Amino acid sequence: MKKISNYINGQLVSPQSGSYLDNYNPAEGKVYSYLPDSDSLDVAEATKAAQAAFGAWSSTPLANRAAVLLKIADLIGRDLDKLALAESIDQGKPLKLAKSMDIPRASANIRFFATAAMHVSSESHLMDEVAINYTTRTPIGVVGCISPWNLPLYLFTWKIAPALAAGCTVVAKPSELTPMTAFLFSELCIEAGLPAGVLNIVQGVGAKVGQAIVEHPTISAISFTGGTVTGKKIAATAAPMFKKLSLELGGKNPNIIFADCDFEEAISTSIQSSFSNQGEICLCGSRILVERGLYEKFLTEFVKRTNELVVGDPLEEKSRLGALVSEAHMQKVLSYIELAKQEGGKIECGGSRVVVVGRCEAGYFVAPTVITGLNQSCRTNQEEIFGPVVTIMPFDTEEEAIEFSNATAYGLSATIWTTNLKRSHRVAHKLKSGIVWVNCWLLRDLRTPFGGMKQSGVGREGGWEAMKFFTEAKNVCVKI
Ligand code: TXE
Repeated sequence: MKKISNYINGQLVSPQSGSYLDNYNPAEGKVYSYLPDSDSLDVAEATKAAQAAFGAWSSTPLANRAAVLLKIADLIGRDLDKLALAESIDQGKPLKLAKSMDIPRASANIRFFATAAMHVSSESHLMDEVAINYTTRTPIGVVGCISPWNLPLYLFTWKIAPALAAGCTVVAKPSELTPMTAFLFSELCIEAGLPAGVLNIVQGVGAKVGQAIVEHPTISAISFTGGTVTGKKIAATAAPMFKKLSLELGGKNPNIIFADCDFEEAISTSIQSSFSNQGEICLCGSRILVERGLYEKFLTEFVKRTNELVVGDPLEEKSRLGALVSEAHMQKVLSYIELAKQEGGKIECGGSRVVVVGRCEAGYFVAPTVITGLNQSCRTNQEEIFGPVVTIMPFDTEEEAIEFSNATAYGLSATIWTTNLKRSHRVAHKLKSGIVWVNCWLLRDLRTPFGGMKQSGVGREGGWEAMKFFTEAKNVCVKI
């Protein structure tokens, strides 16, 4: 079975410990490859390489930096099928989703930031004919990028692209649950001629490799996407070291359906926003709030369409839901369904593990599940489940919809379905979330800031915000 490598100082290398971890194919519930069980020694080597490469990389002309990044973006496009298959096998998502979303977006992430870096402006301010102030932004140095398992190459490139484009050098760690596409990506970096040490990828578990990155004194900034619990641990380590932090954490996103919505649009998009990637997207709308006059009609049609979704072999064209990423995560999701029952919820459909006959019968599959009869303050409606599980509840007034929506510790995204223009703006401005979609979902211009409020995160990624995060500003004031 394949043993993947770390990517340090331009080379594919084994972990210094010589030990490896099992890498599972969640659709089959079996080990299919091994990843390095790296530790702080590997992180030290990677950081040394990144530091050695920083001078040359940060002074490389922008167009030259962009050229090698654009080459990597092209190679991702060339190897789309291979990368999509690797992503589907590693994470359990349907192959067609990896082909249509994850991998094309990974290429787009790199292409976007490679070109953005060449068009960034900075500010100057003339002070009453007395002095002129100008601001420079320079790359901060060696940075750490730690990414999660739900959109492996998509979120991995979403972090490292702005860092590299800004002139930083990077020590990156993908999730130990989905290491494969990051490994294949490192091969493409070598093929594209990315200079040694500019990007270093250290595979392994968070408590060892991730922690070592966060606490390494040479690493000046940490960009993290993952769970809120882990985000707290990282902040506790990084804050006393005065490191810059970008934390993209969880969500418990409301999907508000007003009675005057375009019903077909609202229902079909809500199926997507509920169950895409098995509900393993931080932006999924897991709490559906429906205006009472529409509630019964919406619930009946939503349950009907949920029951029509095919849970199956991720490699088969007809499958809309694949496997959850690990046995532990499947058990976590199933435990929340049990909790919902204890809290008085009614399981309208789904609610259990699915056995997929054939090669996947040992895989980690859960039926798309709809739960009603709960109030907004119960744990099922307060905590991130991160699986194919949504709750649906009615509301009577616009004020109640807003109150329910804002009634969790999270504030990542929200969706509003209404044909009333004034109401869409009015409600959007009262929702405590970093992203609000009106009559759409997961549509976004990469130039916009991305991130959540409250416990959904700190800082913003995307667009110039992401470039700014990886640079430090200096203001020079010259008397004239
Ligand atoms: O993420 P973790 P997990 C949520 C979702 C999920 C929960 C836990 O609710 O159920 O988080 O998922 C690395 N220092 N999201 O456990 O642990 C780890 O190796 C440094 C939402 O898989 O947060 C991995 O690379 N790094 C989220 C990364 O952190 C550490 C997407 C994320 O792992 C570390 C994923 C440490 N001490 C999960 N411990 C989103 N917002 O999309 C772990 N890591």
